[in-house]
Parts: sequence; C-alpha cells; structure tokens
Amino acid sequence: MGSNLRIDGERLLARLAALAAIGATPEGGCRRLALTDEDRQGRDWLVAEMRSLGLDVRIDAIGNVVGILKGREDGPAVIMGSHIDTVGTGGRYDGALGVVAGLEVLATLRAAGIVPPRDMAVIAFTNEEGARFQPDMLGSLVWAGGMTLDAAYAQADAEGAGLGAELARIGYRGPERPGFLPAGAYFELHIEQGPVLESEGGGIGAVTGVQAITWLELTLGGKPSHAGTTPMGYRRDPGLATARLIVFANELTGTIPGQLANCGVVRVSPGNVNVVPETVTMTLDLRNPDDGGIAEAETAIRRFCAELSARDDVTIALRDLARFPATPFDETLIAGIEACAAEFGLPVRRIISGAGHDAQMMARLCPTAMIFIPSIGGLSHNPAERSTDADIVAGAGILLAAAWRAANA
Ligand code: HGY
Ligand code: MN
Ligand code: MN
Repeated sequence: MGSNLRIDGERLLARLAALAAIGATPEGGCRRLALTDEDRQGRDWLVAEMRSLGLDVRIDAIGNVVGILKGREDGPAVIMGSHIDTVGTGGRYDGALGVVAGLEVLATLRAAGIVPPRDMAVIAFTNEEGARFQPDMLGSLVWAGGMTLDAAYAQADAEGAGLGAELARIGYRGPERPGFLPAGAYFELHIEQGPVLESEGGGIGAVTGVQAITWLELTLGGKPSHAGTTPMGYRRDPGLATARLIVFANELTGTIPGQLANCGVVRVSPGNVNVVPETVTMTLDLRNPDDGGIAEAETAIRRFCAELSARDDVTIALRDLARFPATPFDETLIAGIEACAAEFGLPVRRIISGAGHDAQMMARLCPTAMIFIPSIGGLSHNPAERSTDADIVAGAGILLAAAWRAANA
C-alpha cells in the first residue's frame, strides 16, 4: 500500500474553490482576517468537511481546528496543516492550500479504506497571518507552548477588540488543550510566495527552514501644532521622524547581508491635513536568514531611534510584536520530500522560506518540513496570488507521499 495511492485532483481543486468563495474579494482574492465573521465561516466550512470525512473533529482553547483520522495503534500523530486566515489583501492559496491538501490526503486514505498505523491529522491554526492580532503564527505558537493562553487572549487589534473575546464571539474557543495531540512529524504544503521556483522553470521546493522574523511597533510622540503658523524650527514632528526611520531601515538592507525591512503600518494622529502630528504609530517587519544579521539590524534601529529622538525632539517607544529565530527543518523529512518528488518525476530544489509559517512553531515539537509549489509571478499577500492547478495537484501528491512515508517510518 502507499506507492499506488493518488489524491483526487478534482476533489482537491473543488474544495479550494469552495473555501476561496468564503471572504472572496472583488479583485479575485480572499479576505478572512483572523476571528472575523469571514474566518468563522471558513472554520464552519472546514469543520463540516472534516465531519463529512468521518474525522474526529476537535477545537482547542486557542481555536485551532483539528481533524483526526484514527490510527491502528496509539502513538504520536503525523500532522499536516497550515491556516485559513488571510491578510487584508489576501489570495486564494496562502494557507488554504496546506489545509485543503491535508484534508485531501485524509480523504484519499478514507476512500481507500486505509487505517494508518497511528493517527494522522490536519490542523488549521488560528491567526497565522498576524495581520489583525500579533504575533503571527499565534495559534501554532500556543500549540507549541511558546505563548500562554492568557497572553494570547489579551492581544488586541487596532480597534481594541480582544483576541479572547473575538474567539468566543465566533464560537471557536474550544475545550481542548492546545498541543493535546502528540506530534511525530509535521508537514506543511504552501505556495512559495516568491519568484525562485518559477524563475527556475517550476518544480517542487523542499524547504530547508524559515528565516528569522522580528516585528517592532514604534510609537513616536511630538507636539500637535498649526501647520501654517508654526515655524519649522519650532516643530516636534513625529511624522518627519517616522519618514527618517523608514528610510534608515531601508538603507540597512543594503549594508547587512540578507536583511529585509518593511514598514506596513503607519497610523497618524490626529491625522488632519493642517496639523503637525501628535503621535505616529508605525511597524517594522525585519527578516534575515541569519540570527546575527537581524540582531545587528535591530541594534542599529534602536541606536538610530535614540539619535532621532534627540534630533527631532520626539519620544519614541518600541514594543515587540513578534520575535522568532531562524528555524531549520528536519533533514530526514527534507530528503524524503526530495525522494518523493523524484519518484513523481518532478524537479525539486532546496529552498529557504522567506515567509513565516506554522511549521516554524511545530519544529519546536517534532521533525518538521514544508513543501513549496511555485507562485505565478512570485506574488502573494495580493488578490492576484495564483498557482497552476497542475502544481497544486502535484504538491498535494507529494504531501500524501511524504506524510505516508513518515507515517510508516
Ligand atoms: O508574515 C509572514 O511571513 C506570514 O505570512 N505570516
Ligand atoms: Mn501562509
Ligand atoms: Mn501569509
């Protein structure tokens, strides 16, 4: 058994389309921000699909949705997963692919009447994106014991809505203890979200690990004053300081090898055209494959903030939103993915992940690996995010083969 098992591509694509219809945006993408009604609808859909497959459906206290195919014996489960929440301008595949493909693997085993040696499961983790509540990968971080439930529940979005209250509001504050299902191995199928695989003619990515991520929130405080009557030399302008900080972070990417920097949020108060701002809240998303490099970038930014505060006579307060080290994946599982791709006659290459993933957290618990398929144009976190049906089906086939190999190891 095993080598002749094949997923049902049409069934997989139909489920992906059904999920993409939930929170669909006019631009052709998806908007299912964590713990919104759209996220709840996606969760309800997933639970119904899991139940239709006869899986044992469990919801844990941080809202992770778990579908379990019982195995013959007790023992650590082979888990597949990802997330169904999206960023505000999300696409159809980021996260959804890994959850729906995991479902397809279990559906394939069920349809063949196969009982795996030990439990196999698919998990949709809560709030992977970190777009509404920080940090990102929050549900898998709690699952892996890296954040307490109390700390997670206390997170609030930009409007002040609490994570715990929102989880209860949508009915997904479940009874299970996060991490209740012991994991023997974890696999995540995901779109690459970058241009590498496509630029090399396509194929499968055997992901070697995830780069380090640091998210900072900076609150800059000045003095609100009239934009027409206040001489430039008298201003304490956090808006100007913010602009200087964004340029500084960007220039670091030219001096620190592998360094990336993004400012995705700038909230100005009072936000009136004719008022020198009182406060600006901004975020910096720093990434680097090397822990030393990202630490160097953060140190430089903190030092620049001290200089900027004196220069522009503004206050600058920093708050951590996320901080995750570079995370390597399991060599045996990576080699297994390469072998599965070769058996399917698919080109495969090793690749590091630029994006954060729930696999980054599951790697704290068990041998973990990811499978990438190409993103058309390398585009993601964009409604135009697309992958070909052929790559989607091929990726899910590798997920089945790799997970089954691990289940029988
Ligand atoms: O931010 C990330 O890399 C992921 O999309 N949450
Ligand atoms: Mn993702
Ligand atoms: Mn994402």
